Amino acid sequence: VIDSIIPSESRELWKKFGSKEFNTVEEFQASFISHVEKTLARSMYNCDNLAAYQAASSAVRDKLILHWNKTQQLHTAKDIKRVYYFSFEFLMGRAMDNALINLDIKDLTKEGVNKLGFNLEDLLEIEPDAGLGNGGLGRLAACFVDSLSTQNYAGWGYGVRYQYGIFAQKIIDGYQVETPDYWLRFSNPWELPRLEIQIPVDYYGFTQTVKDLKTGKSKKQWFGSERVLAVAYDFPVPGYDTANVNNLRMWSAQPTTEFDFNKFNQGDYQNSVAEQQKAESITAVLYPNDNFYQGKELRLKQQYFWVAASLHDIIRRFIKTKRNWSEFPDQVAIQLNDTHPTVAVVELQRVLVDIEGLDWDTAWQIVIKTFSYTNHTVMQEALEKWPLDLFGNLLPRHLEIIYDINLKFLQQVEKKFPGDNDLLSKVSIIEESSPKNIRMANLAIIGSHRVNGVAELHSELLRTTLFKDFVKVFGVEKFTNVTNGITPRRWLREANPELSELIASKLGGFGYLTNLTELKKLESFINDSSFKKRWAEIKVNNKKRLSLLVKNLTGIDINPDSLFDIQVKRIHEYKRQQLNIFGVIHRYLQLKKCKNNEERVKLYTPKVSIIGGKAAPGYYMAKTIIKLINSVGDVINKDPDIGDLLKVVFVPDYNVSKAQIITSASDVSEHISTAGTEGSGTSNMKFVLNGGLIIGTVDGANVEITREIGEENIFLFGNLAENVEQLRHNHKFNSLENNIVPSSLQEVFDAIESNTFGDSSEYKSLIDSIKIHGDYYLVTDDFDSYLQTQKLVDDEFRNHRDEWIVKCISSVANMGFFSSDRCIQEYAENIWNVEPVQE
Ligand code: IMP
Ligand code: B1N
Repeated sequence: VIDSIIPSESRELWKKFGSKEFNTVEEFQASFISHVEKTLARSMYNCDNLAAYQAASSAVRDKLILHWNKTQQLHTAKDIKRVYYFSFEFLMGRAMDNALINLDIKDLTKEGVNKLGFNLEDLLEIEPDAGLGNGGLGRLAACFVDSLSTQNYAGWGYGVRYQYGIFAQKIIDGYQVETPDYWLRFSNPWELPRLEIQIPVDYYGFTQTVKDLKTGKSKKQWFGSERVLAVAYDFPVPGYDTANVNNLRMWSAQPTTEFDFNKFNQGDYQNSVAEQQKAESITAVLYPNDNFYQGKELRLKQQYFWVAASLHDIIRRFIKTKRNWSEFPDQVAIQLNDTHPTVAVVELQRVLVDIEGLDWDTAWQIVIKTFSYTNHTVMQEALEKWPLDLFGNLLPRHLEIIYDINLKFLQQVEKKFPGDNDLLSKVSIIEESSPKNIRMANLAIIGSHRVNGVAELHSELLRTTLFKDFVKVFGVEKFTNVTNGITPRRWLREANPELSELIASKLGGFGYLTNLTELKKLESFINDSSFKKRWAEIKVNNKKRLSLLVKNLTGIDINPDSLFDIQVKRIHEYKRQQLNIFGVIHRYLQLKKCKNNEERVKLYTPKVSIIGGKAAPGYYMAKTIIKLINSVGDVINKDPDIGDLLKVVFVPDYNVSKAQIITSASDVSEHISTAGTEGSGTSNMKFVLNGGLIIGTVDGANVEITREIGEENIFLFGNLAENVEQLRHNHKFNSLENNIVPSSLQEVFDAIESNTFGDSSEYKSLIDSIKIHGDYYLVTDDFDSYLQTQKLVDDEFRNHRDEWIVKCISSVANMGFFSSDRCIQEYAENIWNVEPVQE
């Protein structure tokens, strides 16, 4: 089909001179030098590490592009259904090392740059992280595109090309200070600008009823009053051990070239240009909130911008196939990553009805079959609810369509449950508050054929609490679970080269990286003492690697023989870093009570508490927690009585590339959210896969990790989700009179309040939130259980080291389930109805 439209003579020439990818060290070097000389206009005399990094990545990118072209041609020729993952965040981290690993050219490249006078590891360090996300949700999207490519799905990501990713965190006098992350400073060799793909996106304006010239019927039409252009930037996503390279298409906002001639003629040229420049602000910056909704108009502008451009692109691709509209859902599956892209539901309905002229019901069936929605959190403050006026002003036609969707939906509900007004008000898209809000989760559920949570416990909570009214309306089958996963390519092969090689040496190669359940075979080495010895050595090596990083970042010396206890994730009250630091303070106070060093050494396991993560810039309580951690560290790390028995480190500017060093270096990591609050968590999976144990609550994916690795291999503590409501209720009515604070925690508060860690007034609100404002996150209820379990950890690590290592190995052996490949298969089979494509 494709070939026949090109004359055979031309075709021969295209083939003859078609680009060839490098496959040897020499071919790589030729490409490298060509990029130094022609792309960068430099030479061997002025090629520094930055230039060498840029040349090497350009060479690798060329290879990716050739694979990309072939893949896209294959998918077009096979004419298969594609899936599109709509995510407001893609927390990709660095691209180069990952590309070298997935293309299996790391050794070749290393040798290639070496002989030209460069060290590959130094070049890799130059690359800035693509930090286009906040935390777990954005990183999940990044793991998913890796798995889509690796498993040969035709799956694209669609996102926003923010010019400023998540801010860089500096710690100054113990406080978080945010600085802008201008990650595109040296240009980005891993993206392909598609400047010719320019899609107009409109805002504001008004709607009008017009007569359709073809049908003679009247219909609604939207006339926007502000226009920007969405320009495509493509990020090739290479699969591992396959030539398949998918696309991550990221949109960037540009002014239109349509000029405001009125202003121009009035001689207001400067203002006219300034006005146009505002367009670029739409994709300037990522909102730095994790698990928190902030109803800012610019954010809604970003969402509609991205969604309108992506749908336009998808629809254009569909129209090229000359199919009937009813076949759209057979060609296209769109996954809504949280509610952030939910306006897509309305936009598709608008395009089908207002522009393509389909009747409402036909269009709506197409919409529902196309979309599915993933919920990531049950936390109230994270749920998106757009003020109706704000929404209707920016997107007037979309608001009308939402009203119509809602009306028809509520009529159905009324038919099925006559007179149940309570139910109607709960499932309505419109929240009848003042001012009124649009509930995006309700819209996403109504506009999708499947809704999933991200871990079994979370999906069950969705069915029984947050979405229970919708279960009544739609039946329970619509609400499923897909437990999260992580890509073992980045999170084992790349993050932990030594361990992944040890495993490969036992399992007969790296096949386990694409079939992670093969790890099960490690169980047969549990009694192999030389294997265990090597295992332990690797852990110490990784701890040394982290110690170096810590020294460089903070100046603090830590001893790799100590127990490394790590909690790295966004700072949030529900994730309970405060519980962690209170536990550290408690330990310090006990150490200080010892008579002498002999007693201290006898009673306590040397330990390093490592905490890292960013707080949303406007989240006061999270910032207070950071300050407390740093102040506690300042006191403890300097205390001559303590020495190596306890060190406290706050790792500044936690990001994906640091995570790759940190995750392989834990003995134990903390996943201690209040039961029922963490959707899944994915760092828990990363730590265990890298041979660390977990101290955690019965929450999120911890539950399934326990099921897979066995409860003898995890340190669980604390109250269960089913008791949380009652406990919170108790706090409301007890508070001051009945002292709810256990003496162990009161001791900690007393130390803080007597200025042991500097001016205690800084921590007043943190302590008050627990003592007098109801302790919403149940720190008091879980504190003693936490301390006891930490004791167990100490004892096991110190006195039963061999069993500890056995626990680690046997855990890794049973982590196969948590590959994002398994997730993607579940989505593909149960939700998207797509299959892998191969030549
Ligand atoms: P798009 O779907 O228009 O974005 O095209 C994506 C890629 O698919 C293109 O860059 C081509 O490599 C490939 N492609 C699109 N249309 C055709 C076609 O008709 N024949 C072969 N390849 C195509
Ligand atoms: O999504 C991750 C889960 O592993 C985490 O448990 C969950 O907390 C996280 C609004 C969010 N849920 N909701 C968000 C992020 C940004 C934002 O603006 C909400 N992030 C999660 C992956 O499933």
